[in-house]
Amino acid sequence: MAGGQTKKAGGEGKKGGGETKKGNANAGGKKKEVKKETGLGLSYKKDENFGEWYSEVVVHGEMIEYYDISGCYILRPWTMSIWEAMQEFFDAEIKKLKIKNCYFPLFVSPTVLQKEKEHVEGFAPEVAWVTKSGQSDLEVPIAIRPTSETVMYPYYSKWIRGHRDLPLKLNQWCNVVRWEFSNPTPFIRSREFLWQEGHTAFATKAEADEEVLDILELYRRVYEEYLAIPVIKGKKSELEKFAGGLYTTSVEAFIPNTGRGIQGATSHCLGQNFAKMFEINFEDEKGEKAMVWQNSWAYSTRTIGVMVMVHGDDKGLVLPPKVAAVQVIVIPVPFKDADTQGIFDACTSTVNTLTEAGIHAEADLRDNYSPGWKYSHWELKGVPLRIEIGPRDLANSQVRVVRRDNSAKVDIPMASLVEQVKDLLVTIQKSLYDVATQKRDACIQKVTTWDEFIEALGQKKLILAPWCDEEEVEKDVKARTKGEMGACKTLCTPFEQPDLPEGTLCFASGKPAKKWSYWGRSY
Ligand code: 87F
Repeated sequence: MAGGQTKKAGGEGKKGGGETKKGNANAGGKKKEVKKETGLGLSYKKDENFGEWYSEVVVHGEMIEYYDISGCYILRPWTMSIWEAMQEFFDAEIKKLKIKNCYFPLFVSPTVLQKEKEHVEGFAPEVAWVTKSGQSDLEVPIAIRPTSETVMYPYYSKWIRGHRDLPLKLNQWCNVVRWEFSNPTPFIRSREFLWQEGHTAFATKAEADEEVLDILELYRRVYEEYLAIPVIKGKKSELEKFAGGLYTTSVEAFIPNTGRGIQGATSHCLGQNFAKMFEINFEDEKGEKAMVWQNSWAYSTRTIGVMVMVHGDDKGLVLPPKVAAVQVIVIPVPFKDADTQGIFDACTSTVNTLTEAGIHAEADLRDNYSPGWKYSHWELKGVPLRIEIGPRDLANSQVRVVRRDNSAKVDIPMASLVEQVKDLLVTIQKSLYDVATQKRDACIQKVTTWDEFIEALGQKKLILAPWCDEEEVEKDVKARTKGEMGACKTLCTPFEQPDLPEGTLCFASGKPAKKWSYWGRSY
């Protein structure tokens, strides 16, 4: 299973290397103990053992530290800066849509949680409960939010009275807890994760419908413009939608190495189901009692796991420039009797120049690591550009620039540094997206028959197939493809539909096909 938690907390995840020491000249010209380049590399290859590679890369890249509670992970600063970059974008965009931030409590009373029985029922095993304070049992156990519908909607009922109270559009950035039992994986399936959850209420269905797509478009942009990951926008099947809602839209990504689809974010139209349950009514313009139409939508830290899986390579993480905390790492390359101080000064002034231009640049001036060790270290952490400054560069008023994504090297005159570095960062961002799209597209297989479907599934493809859109048929496909790799299901019905000629039959049932849908194994 991909990305399985094969490692125990504590002890593992420490970077190798740095133990062997040898003499070397430092900036001040004194002999210093310098750690030799050993063991920084990853022990697993992405194409050979994807699951182990993933666990290793998130730990050695300093994004994650394993924790002593299974399924819980420490998000280190390298992770949080990526989360914050996406958050900054998304938060500003939803504010343009007049959505306001709020914060509701983490704890849910059992009566409220069970109010919406039908939708909670299926999820009940995943709800975590607080049953004690100190040694005493609580009189009434308290649930920890797995999502906040039941937390928030009683107050929507209280706050919404008349049509002038609508729309009510709230969002919160918070953590949620879902006590998963299957195969925990950092970012992808953890028992606690960070997300934003938006919950909105409208007077009309038309307004709700429009917002569902506005938000979905923002999710597409988070993936494609920030994380450089292509996604497919579409609608979930009846079987795969959020059962409490009317319909679910999503952005779906694909991991070529495992041949699995992954739901990137969801934007639901809840219809009036929750409004009925929680009595969220209002007096409309005619003075008549009406029920609100609601949406809810979320994306989580799972996005970061998808980014690692899609872009990472055998040297480690590969961060898209738009989310990288450090976009350019500047490394001095002193040599024997060369002007070491001059080189270090050039590094500092290079960082200053880039920083003033709004580029996230840092110099690694540590004198106890060799340049080679530093190269590996920052490659492992996925920094998009490396600048090396040695004696020759100093003499020629230039720097050497190396791209993380394709190892391309170019010498840049100091005079055009800012301009060229900016261009390169844009080029890398685009190239990551293009390469990821090529790889994803190479995995898409259009099929029309069951035999083609089974063959494509065996080849880890993302399958596009004509479907009759019947729930029983999807259940049947799931049952027929069940194996140790997990069953195949619909990922979505893409909004962008290929031509469906009259008389096209469903690949699974042989009945008339109604639409093209994506099928695959998934996370
Ligand atoms: C786990 C335990 C209890 C998912 C759960 O997608 C309840 C749930 O309702 C649960 N896991 N869900 C569905 C969440 C639906 C919806 N909530 C707001 C979203 C977007 C944000």
